[in-house]
Amino acid sequence: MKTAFITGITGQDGSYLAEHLLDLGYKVVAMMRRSATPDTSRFAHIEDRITMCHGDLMDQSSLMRVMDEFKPDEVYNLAAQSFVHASFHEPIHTGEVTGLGVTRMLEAVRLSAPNARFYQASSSEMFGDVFETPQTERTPFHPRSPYGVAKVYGHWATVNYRESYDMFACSGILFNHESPRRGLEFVTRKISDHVAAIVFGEKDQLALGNLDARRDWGFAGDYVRGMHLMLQHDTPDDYVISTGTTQSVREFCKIAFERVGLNYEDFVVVDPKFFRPAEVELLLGDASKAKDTLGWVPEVDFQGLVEMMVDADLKRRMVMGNGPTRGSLPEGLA
Ligand code: NAP
Ligand code: G4F
Repeated sequence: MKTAFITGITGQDGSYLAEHLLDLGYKVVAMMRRSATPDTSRFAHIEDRITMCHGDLMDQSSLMRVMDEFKPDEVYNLAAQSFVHASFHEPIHTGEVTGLGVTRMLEAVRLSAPNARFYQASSSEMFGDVFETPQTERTPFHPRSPYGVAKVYGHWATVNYRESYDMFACSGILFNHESPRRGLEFVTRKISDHVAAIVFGEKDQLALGNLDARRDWGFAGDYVRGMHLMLQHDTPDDYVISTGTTQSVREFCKIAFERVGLNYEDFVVVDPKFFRPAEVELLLGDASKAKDTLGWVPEVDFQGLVEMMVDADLKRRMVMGNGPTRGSLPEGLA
């Protein structure tokens, strides 16, 4: 039985990846950092099948210790300060965790589990002020936030360890991926949760920033399959994972509100506090390399993703016994 080691288990991707690897028959070891209020809700349904350990990307010794103890076959480094907006307020912390944290993980693997295959969670945010559209593995980077800058560092650290030490290290350049488990601070989940709150009379409006920003949004459950496939290939490499379609925040709102029979224009207001000092206006990925080399294809399309997220936030409220006060519930939920 192969052992996979995951950092970032409490996050969105960690929970989907752990599920996927357990389904494939892996022993899954997952690392959590110490917290005064630990939250295991995203993976509570599989927690008893996971071996948990403690460690922090800020603490080199903790990473060495867990690599030494578990000697995993595969390491998935998903942990990061991953919220772009927050990275403008905490640029040093973001650089420490999201950037230098990658080198700490690579060092721990190199010194304590040198045969492990390594996956780094890189990001389409690295393309930033895009040089070309669509973006591929060969598109130059121009990050637009401390988060994007830190991810560029992590990407090149991964490439450098592959070239310097012959490590099986892959960088997955993943475009935005969402799900009902997405953090409430990210725009897609903020929208789906507010739509449900508006239907149930808890809120009357949704305040957003830049409605014209465009993203290539996919489903997290599809994207974790790509991470695993990268580490099964004969040779380590870097891959874009994306849907090849792009939509605006406004289009996301339109479909989300339509799902409950409402018009987004009646509820969405623009609040400048949600604008960023520098914005990534357009992302659109070309995942041809992952499709041709790994056989990876996404299964959930944009409309399906929006509806999945809105329905999940509606259901969560229905379970609590509340009734809708506005709009209409989608067929199947009513
Ligand atoms: P997420 O939900 O924000 O999860 C981030 C995880 O990192 C959490 O488990 C968090 O733990 C952990 N973490 C933060 N600081 C840590 C530290 N110092 N030591 C150990 N763990 C720490 O992110 P996600 O959406 O699942 O994304 C997973 C990874 O993919 C991230 O690296 C992200 O930057 C990258 N990525 C995401 C997307 C996307 O669209 N989702 C796209 C491209 C790349 P706590 O619960 O303790 O905070
Ligand atoms: O949902 P977002 O915060 O995601 P963003 O900045 O694209 O970053 C996410 O995807 C990256 C991959 O490209 C990951 F690496 C990263 O970790 C994270 O998962 O914002 C999406 C867009 C932005 O253009 C933002 O300005 O939505 C715009 N937006 C408009 N109003 C808003 C809001 N974003 C948020 N979070 N909140 C708003 O009210």
